[in-house]
Amino acid sequence: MKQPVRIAVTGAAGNISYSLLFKIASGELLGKDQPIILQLLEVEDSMERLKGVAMELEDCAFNLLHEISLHSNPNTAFAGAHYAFLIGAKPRGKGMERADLLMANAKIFSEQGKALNNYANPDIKALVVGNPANTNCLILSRNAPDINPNQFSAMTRLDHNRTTGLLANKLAINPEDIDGLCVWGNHSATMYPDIHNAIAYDSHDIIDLVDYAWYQEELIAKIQQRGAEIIQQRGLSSAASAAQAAIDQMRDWILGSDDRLVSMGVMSDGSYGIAEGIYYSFPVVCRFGRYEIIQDISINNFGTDMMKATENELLEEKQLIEHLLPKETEDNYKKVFVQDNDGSNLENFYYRANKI
Ligand code: NAX
Repeated sequence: MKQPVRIAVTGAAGNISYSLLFKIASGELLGKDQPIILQLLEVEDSMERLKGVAMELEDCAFNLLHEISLHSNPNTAFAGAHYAFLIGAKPRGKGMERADLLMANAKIFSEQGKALNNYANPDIKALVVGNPANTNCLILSRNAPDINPNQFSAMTRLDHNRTTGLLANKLAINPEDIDGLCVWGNHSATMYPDIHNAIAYDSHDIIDLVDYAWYQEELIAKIQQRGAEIIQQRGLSSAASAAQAAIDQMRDWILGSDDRLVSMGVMSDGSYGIAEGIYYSFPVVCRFGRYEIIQDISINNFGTDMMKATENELLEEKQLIEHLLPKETEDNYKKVFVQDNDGSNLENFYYRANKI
């Protein structure tokens, strides 16, 4: 039997976690032979609710679930963690401006970044789900200067899965027969679902199979507004689909995406002319526990404008919280090239200069 791995989950008594935790414990993330320890974090007021969730996990008698610990302190919740799902965030209250929301979350993710830096396993992979996910991810990473920014990622897989699902439905084919689509930018209404390079059955260009006006005028807006539409229909925000996307993004990152192209919010290295220093959703392929931004996607004028608009939104978000970020900047990092295990691809990595 393998050694158990430690998985930290924040917002563990919330809706998404109520689906996610059971998937993790049943082996959907790391396979049926990987025992796990769950380290669950909640705010003080939700600890009783969290105990109820832990009791239910126990009642499932999952073979792989070796231990569950409950925390209201991020330092202990992240201690020794190999993987972290950061789901807990401050929701947007009535009359709350975007800047107020960013500020409230900056406080949470600054504290949690420091805790990850000081107590998590140095090889941690952390996925930020709580909104505004991309900028929360930036705050987290900047507060964890000893951890490579490539070990943090913001969740845009739900948007990727939504695009795949809606396209598959339109074309009446299986989602697994679609590859090559991606979602660019921010997990917000400015995101850009791009199907220009998508193919069906390894050979057919999807852009030729659908009506271009339907794609531009209907599909893009539908994906951008899908979260709001679900709230309208269900009275609650997406939870099970978000949990599935969190599993998909983290599993592919850890175990590989089988050469399939997936979307991940990752630290921009300047690819496609996107400003460095923001977490932007790019098309990636995952191998050997790492992601690689795919470079040869062709972009038309429409795409360039869409990508710029969502980049600008992220830069504005960054500007709003910039004064709260530690002064640690890229100058403290040295860009180094690291070769993939198979010796083929060169990737950009930032490491703190004093760690090299
Ligand atoms: P819930 O409100 O059901 O649960 C959130 C939980 O987080 C609550 O139990 C709360 O007590 C806890 N929490 C708040 N602050 C915390 C802190 N500082 N430390 C630990 N726990 C804390 O929300 P849920 O539906 O689970 O959604 C969670 C987050 O995911 C929200 O920010 C939501 O906007 C975001 N989403 C992100 C998506 C994405 O694709 N990136 C899609 C789904 C979802 O909308």
